[in-house]
Amino acid sequence: SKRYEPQNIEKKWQKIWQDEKAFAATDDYTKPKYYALVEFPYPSGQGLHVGHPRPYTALDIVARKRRMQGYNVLYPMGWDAFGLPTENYAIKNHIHPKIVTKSNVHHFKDQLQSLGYSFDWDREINTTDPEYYHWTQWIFLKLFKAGLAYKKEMPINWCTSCKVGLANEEVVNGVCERCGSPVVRKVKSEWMLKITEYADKLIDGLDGVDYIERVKTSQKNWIGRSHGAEVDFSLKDKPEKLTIYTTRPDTLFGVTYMVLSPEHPYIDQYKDEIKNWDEVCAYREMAARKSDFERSELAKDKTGVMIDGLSAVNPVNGKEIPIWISDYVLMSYGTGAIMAVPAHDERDWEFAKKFNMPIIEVVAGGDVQNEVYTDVAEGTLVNSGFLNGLSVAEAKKKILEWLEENHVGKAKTNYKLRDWVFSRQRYWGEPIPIVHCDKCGYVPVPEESLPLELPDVESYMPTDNGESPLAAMTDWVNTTCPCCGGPAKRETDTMPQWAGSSWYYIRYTDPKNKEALASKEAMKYWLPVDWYNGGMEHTTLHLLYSRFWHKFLYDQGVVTCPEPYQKRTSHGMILGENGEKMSKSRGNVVNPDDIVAEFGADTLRTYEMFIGAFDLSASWSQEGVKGCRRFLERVWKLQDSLVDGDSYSKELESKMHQTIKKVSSDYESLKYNTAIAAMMTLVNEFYKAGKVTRKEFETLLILLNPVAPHMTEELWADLGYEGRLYQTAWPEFDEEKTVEAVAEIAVQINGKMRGTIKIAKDADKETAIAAAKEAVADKLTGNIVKEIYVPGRIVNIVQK
Ligand code: ANZ
Ligand code: ZN
Repeated sequence: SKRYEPQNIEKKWQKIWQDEKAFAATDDYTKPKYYALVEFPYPSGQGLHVGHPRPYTALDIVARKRRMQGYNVLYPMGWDAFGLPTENYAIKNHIHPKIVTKSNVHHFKDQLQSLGYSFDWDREINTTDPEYYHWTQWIFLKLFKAGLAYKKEMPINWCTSCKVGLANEEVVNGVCERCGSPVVRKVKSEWMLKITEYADKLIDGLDGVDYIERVKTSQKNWIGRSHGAEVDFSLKDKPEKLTIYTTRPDTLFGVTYMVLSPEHPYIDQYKDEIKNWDEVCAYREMAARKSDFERSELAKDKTGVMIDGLSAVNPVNGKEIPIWISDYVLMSYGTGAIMAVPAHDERDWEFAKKFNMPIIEVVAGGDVQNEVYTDVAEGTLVNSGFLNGLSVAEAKKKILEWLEENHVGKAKTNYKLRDWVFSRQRYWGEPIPIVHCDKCGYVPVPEESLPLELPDVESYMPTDNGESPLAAMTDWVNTTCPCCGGPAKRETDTMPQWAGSSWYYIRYTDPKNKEALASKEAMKYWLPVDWYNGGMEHTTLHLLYSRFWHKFLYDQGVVTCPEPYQKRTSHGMILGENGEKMSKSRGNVVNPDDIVAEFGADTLRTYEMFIGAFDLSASWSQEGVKGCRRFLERVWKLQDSLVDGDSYSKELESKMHQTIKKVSSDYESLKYNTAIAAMMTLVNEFYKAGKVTRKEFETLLILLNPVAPHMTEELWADLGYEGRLYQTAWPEFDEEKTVEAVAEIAVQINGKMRGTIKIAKDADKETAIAAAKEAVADKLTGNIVKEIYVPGRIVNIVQK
């Protein structure tokens, strides 16, 4: 046979598929549909890295298999192309970001196409295309009109190097998620989106979708819904109350001190009465220099200052309690003040130990003077007056009733989730379609005049005072008010990169629509996405943001299903050979182009699927790549062992059915590596048998096609078929035939193992005993008194 030369066949098939529009999703809405989605890339200047093909190949396998199963499949691709790196590159090299984006996209697309993905390229989208961001702006206006976009003066996370405000989610361990520079606080007036209004829907909606568990958990933790109570303590000799938030109102009798956040307004308000004002001020300044992240770290040493001159009174027993300030209490959560119960709260316990505060046990079962006791599900209330003897759950209920009756508190649900800071003071983003008029306030740009295009500017440099480069374009900024016709100014902030990706899966359903973000019919047919795979790092940002937008669009009657993605999975990272993250500085970066050039795209695809369990990170191995190439070579050379036969051979029949079964189900459950291993085993069996029937070979080619589409398509054509492999039906298996027909069973004499025989699983007793007797003939020396046969398992002959 001819040699396996992927460099020749891969380009050829890519061209054929393109010409035949092999993978175009059709708009025939009568067919069963399947929408498979991977996160579209940011077209960076570095090009594709070997991390990209892992999820792309995985869902390409699913998409190809679904087509062979008769589905109308949508597997689209596009570009999430707004964003800082492009803008920073443009600034440095004095090239317009539009041009940078264009060439990056071009390069990325070439690379993706060289891997043979079955993307429907006719539906390619680009978030920086005005035809696309027309609808991003349209959704923003909808949010604005619904009262979910508002402007707010607030301290924002300011990246000192990118010179841009960041959302909380973009600050990781106190530094900018993108560039690693320190983040400081700066007060700015920002556009905000009220994602908090959707907190409950975002949690509750998780019950109806099939997301891997760790994605659900981390979204829930991020939203951080907690059920508790607000309780009013009175301030001694003062008219005001001090309201705190607690999830454990049942522990009210165990409160031994109160803590205010250093930013709590009462501190300034009672300035004149605080005797140790200097000490309090010094502490406040120190706290201001720390990020919320540093402040809430559990392990950190507790610090604080007692406020001399203010104290609180516990509403349940009238006891006077000292008030402290400490940075472990954040102003941004609850009421910015807490009641401290050191016996049953870890941070309070550490604080109490350090500052010698009393510890009062109110739930029995621990040894609270020596160790905090938080695991109280089984405990009973003690030292708690009218709550004594109750379980924690009962006590919570009773104290809530008591608080409400006495008008000193009420049930309250809190969330960790904060509203989404939506402004960026940068150039390369969607302009926010709002005009500010002194008379009319913030006025939306009329929908008919969208898209509001990003104007060309001279300099993309952000200004040091934190304003967007657009602010310098007075011609553009000065406009007339759509409402009163008077002079007005355009908003100069742009949207964050998360905007375009919050609804892109909708656009793919009808990417060229000029009248709407997509037609109702297209959305109704294609949505929700059936399977969406993406990085774990996008769980609390992109995934949550897009669910929020979708739920909003659902409430507006724009989309007809409540969730955008029916199923969500996540892949692990690909690390360097040394087990470390791939990076230029470590010199361990593998370029997918090099692998394709040397071994072929099919080898790269096979290797990335074989590299290890899909959801775990895996280290690159060049030896592993070679091993996968050898496997494909062995498949290729099976042509030489081909024999006629439009059925499976007797010996391999059950193996064939088993392999179809295993590969089919492994492809559905992220077990690509074991699917490939099963095909490797099958190929070994063919070599052992010294032959492969035509039918067996065909089945192997179909099963392997989603992983190695080019070589299998070539081999298929070599078999002399007119039709393409990608148009062939997925093979069926027969459950009964997956069971091995022949069994090896033990032959015993008087209960002792004396030999084995191979017979049909369902052989009758007569046949089995005869075969057994023959196998152990030389050991049958006595009088046979009994013959026992357990089909498929054992023959026992008893002799005297
Ligand atoms: C008394 C108490 C007793 C508490 C106990 C816990 C255990 P989650 O579940 O995260 O909502 N807390 C309230 N506001 C805070 C703030 N601004 N900064 C830091 N801590 C704050 O946690 C709620 C609990 O965290 C509250 O319940 C409060 O401590 C603390 F055995 O009140 B608890
Ligand atoms: Zn006006």
